[in-house]
Amino acid sequence: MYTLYYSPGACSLAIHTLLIESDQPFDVVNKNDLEDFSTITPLGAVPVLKIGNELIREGAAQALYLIEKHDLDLLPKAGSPDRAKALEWLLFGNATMHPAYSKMFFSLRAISDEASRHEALQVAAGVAGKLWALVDKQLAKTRFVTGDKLSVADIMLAVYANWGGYFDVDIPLGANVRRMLAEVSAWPSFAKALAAEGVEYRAAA
Ligand SMILES: N[C@@H](CCC(=O)N[C@@H](CS)C(=O)NCC(=O)O)C(=O)O
Repeated sequence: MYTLYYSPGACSLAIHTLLIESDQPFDVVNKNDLEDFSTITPLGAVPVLKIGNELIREGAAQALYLIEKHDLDLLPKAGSPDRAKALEWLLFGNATMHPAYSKMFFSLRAISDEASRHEALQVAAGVAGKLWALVDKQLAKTRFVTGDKLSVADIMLAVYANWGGYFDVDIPLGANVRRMLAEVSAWPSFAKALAAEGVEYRAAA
């Protein structure tokens, strides 16, 4: 039995999707419903996945664990060069694209002067836009970032893309990116996770 600590639409949505896909029993706890989330994690960040008595705190670790444990068809064969490429995309999402958005959320929270906040958001949006251009270039060649098959990297990227709506700056997404986002957001496990969290998917429009 798993327990996922999440926040609606946050990066925990990718783990929620994988739990649904794994067809295993799990509970979800919205961190906003807890009096003191710091008792679960001193970092204060979702996702946290409880596996038995163990709390696992990094989304990429949780994703890789669930894929391996339940043999989910969301990464190429272990040990293959295709797997290395897919892991590169997974970490591009988790460790490069996600932080670009984290800077924007930080700017929203930390900069009270409106003009300075807007300036910081524009700079960060420019960085995110350049990263999405790389994704678009790949998707001009392949249906999903790692080839013809959906992978966990596409799921993570689709989660981050939907955060653009939080900011009053433009983060351009290319036509190939939007095509991939439309496919991922309609994928049954992703759509079920969105519905369970009460989140509307707008990034593919
Ligand atoms: N490296 C962490 C990042 C987690 C993270 O930044 N989570 C965000 C939501 S997407 C969060 O909970 N932020 C709230 C906070 O840091 O206070 C992971 O990939 O799991």
